[in-house]
Amino acid sequence: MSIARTISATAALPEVPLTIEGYSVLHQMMRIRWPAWRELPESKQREIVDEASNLLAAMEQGSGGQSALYSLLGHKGDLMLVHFRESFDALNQAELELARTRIGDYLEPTTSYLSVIELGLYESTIKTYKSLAERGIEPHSDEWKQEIESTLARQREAMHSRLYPPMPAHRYISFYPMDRRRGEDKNWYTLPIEERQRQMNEHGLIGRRYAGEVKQIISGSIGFDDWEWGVTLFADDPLVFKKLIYEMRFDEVSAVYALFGHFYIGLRCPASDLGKLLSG
Ligand code: 76R
Repeated sequence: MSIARTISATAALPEVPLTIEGYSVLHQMMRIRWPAWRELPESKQREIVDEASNLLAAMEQGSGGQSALYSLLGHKGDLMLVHFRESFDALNQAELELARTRIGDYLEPTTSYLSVIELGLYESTIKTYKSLAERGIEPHSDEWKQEIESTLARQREAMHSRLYPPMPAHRYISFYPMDRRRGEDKNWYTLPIEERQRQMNEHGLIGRRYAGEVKQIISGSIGFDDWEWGVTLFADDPLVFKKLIYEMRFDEVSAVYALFGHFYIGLRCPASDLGKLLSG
């Protein structure tokens, strides 16, 4: 193939990386209405805790996606619930079920975050786009769409356990939403796809060094919530969050293109400990 043909095939690569999606995710941050809670007689508190911890215990074990409760540090809320579910409908059900229990009267949402677990496939996207271009298959033609769909289907199968993970059991959680910069000067979305792939590859190499210490779940929220991604990190030592995120700040894709929302740090509270959390 001539060089000119290769260049024009490359120049025609579509810009959007392929993604595969798994569980729908809802983070719910809540404040406890302590004054109202304290007014309740102990026996009433116990009934309410039993009802809530039964529901939460069932959600922790869910076969179609699990939930977990965290006690939040600081003023941004007292509790954070994280729900993984197979659809938005199932998330909606989880949210309603909780709201309908009596403990719902003592919880006030402070914020929430809706997203879906996402794996960005920069590497296989570029391979697939290039091979289709070399075969002269027009982007977005029926044949192209079919080939893309079969790449996606293969990846969904290979990555199934990462798209539908069990809730990690670690003691600490760090959640924050983020964007890629779309400034006048530095704009992630105007970089050529191959440059974005190079930077994401470097990002992944740094991340992988922390593989044994931190579990990361990236969820996409473009079109669903106020930021573009949710980052949920799980670890047994909270210092690991600081070290990993600090190290990533020096990586090009974070140093130049990452913008962050609020950070929420919590401690896992199993359903069986809910009574301790609320009543000491
Ligand atoms: O998932 C993979 O292993 C493939 C490589 C990979 C992708 C595609 C990866 C690896 N991430 C990917 C995508 Mn990540 N990640 C963050 C943050 O604090 C910051 O500076 C940024 C917040 C952390 C801490 C982190 C950790 N990652 C993404 C995306 C989507 C961007 C896109 O598609 O354009 C975002 C926003 C993002 C942000 N990343 C890893 C980690 C870690 C620890 C890894 C290695 C995981 C492992 O291999 O086990």
